[in-house]
Amino acid sequence: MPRIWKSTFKDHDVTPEQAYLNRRQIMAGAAGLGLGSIAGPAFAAPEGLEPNPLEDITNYNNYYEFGTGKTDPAEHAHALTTEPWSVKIDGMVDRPGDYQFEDILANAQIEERIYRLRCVEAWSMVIPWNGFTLASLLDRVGVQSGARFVAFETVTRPEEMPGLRYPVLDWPYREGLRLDEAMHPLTLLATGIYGKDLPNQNGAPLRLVVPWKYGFKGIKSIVRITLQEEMPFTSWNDANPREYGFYSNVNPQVDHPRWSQATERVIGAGLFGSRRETEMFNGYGEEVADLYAGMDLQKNF
Ligand SMILES: Nc1nc2c(c(=O)[nH]1)N[C@H]1C(S)=C(S)[C@@H](COP(=O)(O)O)O[C@H]1N2
Ligand SMILES: [Mo]
Repeated sequence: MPRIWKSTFKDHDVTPEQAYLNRRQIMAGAAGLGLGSIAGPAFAAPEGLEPNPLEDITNYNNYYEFGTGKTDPAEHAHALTTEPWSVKIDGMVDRPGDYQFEDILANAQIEERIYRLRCVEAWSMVIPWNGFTLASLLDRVGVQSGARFVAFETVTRPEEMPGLRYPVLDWPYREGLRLDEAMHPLTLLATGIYGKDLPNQNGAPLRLVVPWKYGFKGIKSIVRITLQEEMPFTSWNDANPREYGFYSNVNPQVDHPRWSQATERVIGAGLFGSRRETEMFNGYGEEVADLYAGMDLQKNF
């Protein structure tokens, strides 16, 4: 059942995955020939990024509210009701309120961003997101001068989310960013994948994507965004502060206490997968390293 706000996405709206891939290659070729680009992302993705097929992206997920197995979200997330949907934006903002998702989308500039997603569990894939910058939404609501952090919260629906029965995390799933990270032009609120509405297992209708951080920072199905002065509570940091830092920038030199972060398993690459070397800031260092100038990244992991 298509959602009414789908019409606000004009370009890849009804493009089948294969045609989309072909067109991307054509576009890349056109750009290479100096023929100009067609509404490409504001920031180039690391070289040579080929998106994973939709099957990988929608069948190998972490969404613990639906279970901790990689296929649990694909199996159970269809039960999540995503309309109507509203996002409470509160705290230190000029225009707090309950914003209807349709209204957020009607005012958004939807872009395509092909980003690598690097899970803290040392696997990765490449996802072609559609979405808009978090900065554009924060600008719209007006961030007040005392705000230093942004806190996010996922919906909690015990009747739709079987994983909530288990105290794996202190629900609701919560995440946070420093304000400058939140305002960075790479930081996206995703509403789609491959030009279609975001599948529920990927965090419909609205989820955060911060490509230089471990995947768990990318909180799904957001219902609340709060601007505040203090560093927010985050569910994974609360569960195990030694293993999951507040920053959680992708860093091949800082190992997880239980495994190396130097390499990652590429999902879908051949029968047994393949490995690649993990890049500092997941390959986005040129854009984001400045945010952490002077910080000890071993300590502030
Ligand atoms: N609410 C919520 N958001 C979440 C998670 C979760 O369990 N619950 N898992 C995180 C983790 S660990 C990862 S790696 C990414 C996975 O996103 P994907 O399934 O769209 O690839 O979502 C993140 N966002
Ligand atoms: Mo993850």
